[in-house]
Formats: sequence, C-alpha cells, structure tokens
Amino acid sequence: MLTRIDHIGIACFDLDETVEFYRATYGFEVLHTEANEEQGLREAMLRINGASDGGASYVQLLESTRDDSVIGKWLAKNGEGVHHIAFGTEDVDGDAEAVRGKGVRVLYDEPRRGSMGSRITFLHPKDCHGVLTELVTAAPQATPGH
Ligand code: CMX
Ligand code: CO
Repeated sequence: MLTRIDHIGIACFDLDETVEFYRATYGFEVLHTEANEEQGLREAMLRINGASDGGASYVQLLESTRDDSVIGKWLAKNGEGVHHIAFGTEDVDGDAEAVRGKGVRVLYDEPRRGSMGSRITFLHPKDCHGVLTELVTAAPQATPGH
C-alpha cells in the first residue's frame, strides 16, 4: 500500500547551485548526496519531514553526469523542473506487481537499488497521465544501540 510521498525528483543543471537555492530560500539541508554511475547522475536528498512508517519525505535534486543519461536527455528536451514523483510503500515488490496487474507498465522486472539503500521501481509516464512515477521502499532503519 502506498502510504506517503517519499520524494519529488527535480532535474537541475548545477546540483551545488540548486542545493544552495533550497538552503538559502527554505532552510532545507542536505541529508545525503550520492553519485549513481549506472544512471549517470549525481543527486542530493533534502529531508523535509519524517513519517511514522520509518520513511520520510524528501526533495531529490538530480544532476546529469552524462549527456546520454535519462536526466541528461530530459534536461536537454525540457530544461530544469519536476522530473518525477515518488510514493513510499513498505512493499515495493508487491505494489509494483499489483500495479502491473492493472495494465500499467512497470519499467524494471525487479526493483533496483535507489538512494540511501532504498529499493525503487518506475511506472511509465504514458500510463500515468504524463507523470513519471516511482515507488520506493526505504532501507530498514538502523536502530541506535541495537
Ligand atoms: N515525465 C513525464 N513524461 C516523460 C518523462 C518524465 N520524466 N520522461 C519522458 N517522458 C515522455 C516524453 O515526453 C515522451 O513523450 P512524447 O512521445 O509524447 O514526446 C515519452 O515519454 C518518451 O520520452 P523520451 O524522451 O523518448 O524518453 P525515453 O522513452 O527514452 O525515457 C523513461 C522515458 C520514462 C523510460 C525514462 O525516463 C526512464 O527509464 N525513467 C526511469 C529511470 C529514471 O527516471 N531515473 C532517474 C531518476 C533516478 C531516481 O529517482 O533515483
Ligand atoms: Co527519485
């Protein structure tokens, strides 16, 4: 079951400059940065709030590191802006299968590794009224002292 907005993915030309905009304008701080070679991107996760299911809500800022990457191609066509939305779930495998069963194209056969050890998959925007939609299960949380 999808229980929250995990993040909004925003494509930008310059990650450091955009991080600074979010910090200076709203006071949002970077919780995590990561480079994903396979996807050809660099990203920063800005945590907005926590949630009772152990997940949280983030702004995900995405910069392309290769012209032929998904983000690079999208930026070349559209310029900067909202690239996708991501819903949080405790069971990305089960929810992806359920959605697939309703005739929506799920882009990966099995969920893949996303930022911060999460597991993610994507739904085709043409099957979701123009919105590239990601499903995310957060990594199990380490409990301090355990
Ligand atoms: N939102 C809405 N529509 C989109 C879109 C987006 N982000 N990206 C592409 N489209 C639309 C295009 O406008 C185009 O529509 P038209 O045919 O009407 O012009 C159509 O989809 C095909 O677009 P394309 O430019 O040819 O792009 P591709 O088919 O090569 O790729 C997609 C589209 C969804 C398969 C690809 O973006 C993908 O695999 N996405 C999943 C992975 C991803 O997004 N990674 C980056 C984020 C990583 C993370 O969040 O961790
Ligand atoms: Co995302």
